[in-house]
Amino acid sequence: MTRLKRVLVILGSVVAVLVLAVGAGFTWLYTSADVSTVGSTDFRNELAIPPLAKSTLRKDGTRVFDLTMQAGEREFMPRRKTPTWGFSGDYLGPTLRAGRGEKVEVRIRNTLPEPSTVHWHGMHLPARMDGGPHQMIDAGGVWTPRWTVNQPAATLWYHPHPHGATEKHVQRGLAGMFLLDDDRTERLTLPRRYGVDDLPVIVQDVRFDGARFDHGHPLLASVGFLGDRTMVNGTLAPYREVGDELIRLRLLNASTARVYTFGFDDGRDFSLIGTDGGLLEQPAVMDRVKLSPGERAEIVVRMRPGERTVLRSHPLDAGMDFFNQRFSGGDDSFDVLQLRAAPSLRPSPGLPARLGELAVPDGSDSVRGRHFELKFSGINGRKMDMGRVDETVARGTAETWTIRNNDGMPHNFHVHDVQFRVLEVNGKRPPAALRGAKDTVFVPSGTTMKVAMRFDGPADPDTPYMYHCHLLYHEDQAMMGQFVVVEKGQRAGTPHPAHGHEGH
Ligand SMILES: [Cu+2]
Repeated sequence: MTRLKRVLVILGSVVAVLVLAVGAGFTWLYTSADVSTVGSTDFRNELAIPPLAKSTLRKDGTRVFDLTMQAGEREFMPRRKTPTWGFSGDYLGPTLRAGRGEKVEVRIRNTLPEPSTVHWHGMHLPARMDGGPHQMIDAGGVWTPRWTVNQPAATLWYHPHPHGATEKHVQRGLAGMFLLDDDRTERLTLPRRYGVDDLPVIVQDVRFDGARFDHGHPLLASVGFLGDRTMVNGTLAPYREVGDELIRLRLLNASTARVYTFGFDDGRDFSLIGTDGGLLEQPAVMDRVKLSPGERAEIVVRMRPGERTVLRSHPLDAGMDFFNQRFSGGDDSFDVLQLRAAPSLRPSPGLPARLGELAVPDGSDSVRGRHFELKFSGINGRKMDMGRVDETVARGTAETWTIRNNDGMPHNFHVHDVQFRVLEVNGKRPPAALRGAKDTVFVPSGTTMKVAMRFDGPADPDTPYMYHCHLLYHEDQAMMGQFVVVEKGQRAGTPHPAHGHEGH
C-alpha cells in the first residue's frame, strides 16, 4: 500500500509539473504573441511612392507596359542589405495605370530562378490573361497578356499566383498597384494628383532576422505569417509631407495573412469613397475600416495646417474567440504612416455628395445560387486540384453565392474576374464599408455572407478562374477552387496548364 501511495504521489507530482510547464509555456506564448508599434515608431523615413510605369502606345491604340520579375536587394534599414524580389526594381513594382476602354498589353519577363505568374487582382479579363496558376511563366520565360479594360475606375493590384508558392513570392516583394480611370470619375472633384494628394498606401507586415526577412510562421498562428512591424510601399516607419486639405489614401492590404483595422491616432473621421471595385455611390463617413489580405479601400482625410496625424491599425473587433484573437494577430496594433501637413495648405473642393452608380448586380436577377463552405482543409470539402473544374457558370448570367465560415479560424474569399455586391452578412444588411463593389471579403468564423455577381467575360470552357481564401498560406495549402465561364448549355472542358516561353 505504502509503495503504491509513493508511486501515486510521484506520478501526481510529475503530472503537476508537466501541467505547470505547459501552462507556463502557453502563458509565455500568449503574452509574447501580441505586438505593437504604437507610440514607439519614429517615422524617420520619407514614404516612397512607386513610380508610374512607363508605357508606349501602339498604332492600334494598345498601351504596352514592360515588367521584369527580378531578384535584388534593398536597404530597408541603414547598411543592411535585404535580399528581395521585385518588378522592374528591387522591391514591389511600378504603378500601372490605364483608362476604361483602352487595350493594354503587358510584356512580362521572368528573370527569377523559378517559375511564377502575374495575376491582375480585381481585373475583369479573359481567363487566359488572368495570370492564375494555369498561366505559369517559366524561369527565363516571357508572358504577354493583352485585354481591353472594361470596368469602372478602381484601385487594383498585381501579384504572383503560382500554386503552392504565392505566399513566398509576394513576401519577397512581388506586388504592385494597377489603377484604372474612367471619364465619369475624372469629372468628380476628388483628389487625383498621384503622389501629391492621391497616395498609394501598400501595407505589408514584416519581420527581420538581421538583414534578412524572417518569413517563419509564429507558433499557434493558424493564419500563417504575422510580422512584428509594418511597411508602406516598402518604407519602414514612413512619414509623408502633404500640402492639400484633402488627402486621398488608396489603402491596399498586400500582407499575406494580417487583417488591419485602419483609423487615425486621434480618432478623426475620414470618408470612405471606394472599395475593391471602384467608387461607392456616396462617401461614407467613418473612423475605422477593416481590410483583410487583398482588399482595398480609398479614403479621404481632412488635414489642418501644420498638424501631424498617424494612420494606425487598431486591434481587430471581429468576434474572434480568445485564442484566435491573440494568435491570429487580432490584439496587435501598428503605427502605419505619419502625415505631416505643410504650414499652409492648398484648399481642396469638398467631396461630391454622389459618386456614381454601382455596376454590380443586386441579386434580383440571379439565375442560381451556390454555396461555399470555407475550411482550411478545403472549400466545400475539397482541396484545390488544377485538373478539376469545380463550378461551371453560364456567360451573361448573375448568381448569388453564399459563403460560410464555421471553421474556428478567420478566412477571406476572393473571386477572380468579377466584382460582387455583398447582399447580406449573417442575414443583415452589410455595414457601409461593404456596400461597394468587392472582389475580396473578410469572412471571420461564425459568418455567413451572400454576394451577387455577373459573369460577363468571354466563354472559355477550358481555362478556369480561381476562387480562394486570400490568406496566402491557406491558398498555398489548397484552400482554392476553379470555375469556368461557358456559353449557355455548353459543358466545362479540361484545364491544361499553358506555360509562358520565350516568344509565347
Ligand atoms: Cu483562409
